[in-house]
Amino acid sequence: MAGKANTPKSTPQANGRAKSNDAKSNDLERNRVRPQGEALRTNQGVKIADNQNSLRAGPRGPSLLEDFIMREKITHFDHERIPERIVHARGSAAHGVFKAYESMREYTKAAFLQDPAAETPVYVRFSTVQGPRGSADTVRDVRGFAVKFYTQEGNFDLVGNNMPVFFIQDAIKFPDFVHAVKPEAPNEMPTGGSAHDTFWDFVSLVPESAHMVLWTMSDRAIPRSLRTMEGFGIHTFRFVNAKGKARFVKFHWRPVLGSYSLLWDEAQKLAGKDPDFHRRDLWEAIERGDYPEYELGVQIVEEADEHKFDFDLLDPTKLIPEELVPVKLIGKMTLNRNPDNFFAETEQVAFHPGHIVPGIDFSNDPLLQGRLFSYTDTQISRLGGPNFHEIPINRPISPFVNNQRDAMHRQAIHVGQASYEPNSLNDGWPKETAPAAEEGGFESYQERVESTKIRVRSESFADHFSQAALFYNSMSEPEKDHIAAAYQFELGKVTKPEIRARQVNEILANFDADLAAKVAVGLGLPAPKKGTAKLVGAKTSPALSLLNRVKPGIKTRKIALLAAPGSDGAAIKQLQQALKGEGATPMLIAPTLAAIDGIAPDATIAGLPSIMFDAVIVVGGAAGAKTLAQSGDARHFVLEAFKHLKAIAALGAGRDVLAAAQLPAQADGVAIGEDSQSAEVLKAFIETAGQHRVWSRAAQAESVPA
Ligand code: HDE
Repeated sequence: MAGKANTPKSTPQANGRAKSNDAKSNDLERNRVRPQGEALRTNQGVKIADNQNSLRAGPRGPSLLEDFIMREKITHFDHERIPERIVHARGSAAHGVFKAYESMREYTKAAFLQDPAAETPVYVRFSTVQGPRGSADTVRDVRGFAVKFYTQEGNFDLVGNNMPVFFIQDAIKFPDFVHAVKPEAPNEMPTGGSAHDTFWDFVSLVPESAHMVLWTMSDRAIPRSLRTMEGFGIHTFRFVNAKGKARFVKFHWRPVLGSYSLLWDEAQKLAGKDPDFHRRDLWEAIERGDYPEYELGVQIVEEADEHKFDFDLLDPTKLIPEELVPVKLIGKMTLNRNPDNFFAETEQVAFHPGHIVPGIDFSNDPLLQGRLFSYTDTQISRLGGPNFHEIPINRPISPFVNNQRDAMHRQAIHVGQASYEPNSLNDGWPKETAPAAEEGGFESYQERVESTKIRVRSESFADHFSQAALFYNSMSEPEKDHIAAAYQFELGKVTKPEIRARQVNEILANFDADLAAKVAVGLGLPAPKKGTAKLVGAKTSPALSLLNRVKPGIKTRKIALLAAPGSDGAAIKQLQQALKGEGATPMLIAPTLAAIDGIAPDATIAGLPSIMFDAVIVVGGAAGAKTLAQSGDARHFVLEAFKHLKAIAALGAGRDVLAAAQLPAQADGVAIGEDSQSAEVLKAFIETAGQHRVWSRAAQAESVPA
């Protein structure tokens, strides 16, 4: 038989995947299909003798319809795709565990928050919002941060974003907002971004979007990695304890490594050079055993304090400044296992803000209320019917027995006559459970509601600019500069002058005159008049600045060791060891993959340009440095790192490479030493790299081309 393929060989289990440490993993085990040692068969179980040739009438004759093997294979292939998510289509996910720090009994009866010794399995999906499944990771966009806790009492989904507020206040506006931000109808452009007419047309007409649009123009919209990104539940929820006492709660996720962002130039270049930049970073970190960790934080507000703020707790365009209500860290989530199969897990996972457990309840936030409808509805068309809860990744680890029956893709085989309640034929089973804490039946919080049925926005939702001002005022100077540049960039892409002017004069001018003026200059617009909006409440919240989220140290940072044949091999080994000792990931980067003093480079300069690293060391050794100094690519590598305010060290002859790139002889965050193995230079470098960026170099970097 011609063209027989080899039987696939089994691949060794990589680091992060070997772990099978949670109840969900055991649950998934039942559905894992492993090809090792298996014969190739049809879906009906028939062994296949030839997977290379279709059945035909003679070696050169027509194919035969009779070929049930080919028909089955092609038919299945024809239906391999399902609709992608209408928003948040591009995502990456990981398994992990959550552990509470202490019992939260005083505030909530939720079982998974009672016992600090208990581990709750989780599945977390991060996403962008605007682009399709195949779009780039590093676009300017909000990121989804959706966590499914598989608790003993059922699934709890915290379906949040990486920004604590949202664009609109009422669910009825969501389709309008999404239509405006998505690629435009006539030409399906742009992919993955908001720099286009329809988005800015909408948001310039909808002042309630001002605060969130400002967040998306900030560095929060271009995170350095998913591992260092904050998350927020956004809406106000409720915690309810066993005595039935309720309090308002806002949820936060805080990455243990701190939070960092890309620069816009990096983000744009990465979108082309590695559209999977975030996905790869997450995957590789977990495979390496550098498990991403996030602390769960809560802001708790007594019901009696509901009206003590300058804003409405039910308004999803507002955050509670941490300085008013501190964030209490109540547990930690560790992502410790990559998925086995992207489609089965990441694509089919179905989150829903309405998946809650006893001890957690909703508020009347009108955006949240609308979401409670949307998420089941969308899964019915995306996952092909109402049985999506039976897909392994969505199945609770608790039992889920009820009288719902049939429908597309039913997996369960229900035994017995009675599929109704009450019944006597099955002794009344399955039965309701009392809401008492030890019984665990879900009971909605009994909130008193007495009002007129009415379509109206509460007056308490009317202030759209105070918190935009609060956010802007809380930014450091570099963050403010980036925000102004982002508005200029985005509005610069808008083709209709009246839309640009409206955003500047009617939105920006209402919360910050300086920002409005700066953006106006960039757009060639006359200076805007001062806005008329009255600004109230806190003026600044230092916790909002990303620069206050830096955690020193270089743990998991990616550091390029730039070298070439002739570079100092002993120095390379010493650097690799020292950086690994600090928990960083050093990578040897060279013009080609030819070994340097017996050490194999990890990648070429072309394969992993400097935008993929957090910091760069140019290795010593005269011959290697000479090669690098003569290489345009190597010079570009260090120029870009300089431009992007990264820590740089040049050891021994390595400094000739900086000189060849015409970098200034003296600059902040550039450590230079005579000796190829200078411990002093390395120490200075590590300290600078631990700060993530050298902001004080910004002015010098401006004139450097890259
Ligand atoms: Fe979503 N959203 N959303 N959303 N959302 C979806 O559900 C929707 C909103 C968020 O990784 C969809 O399964 C409405 C706020 C995340 O799978 C859909 C409204 C926040 C994800 C949907 C909102 C989010 C989604 C699309 C206004 C932050 C991805 C596919 C009332 C708190 C979850 C799907 C994942 C996904 C509807 C507003 C976060 C269509 C109607 C606010 C992280 O159901």
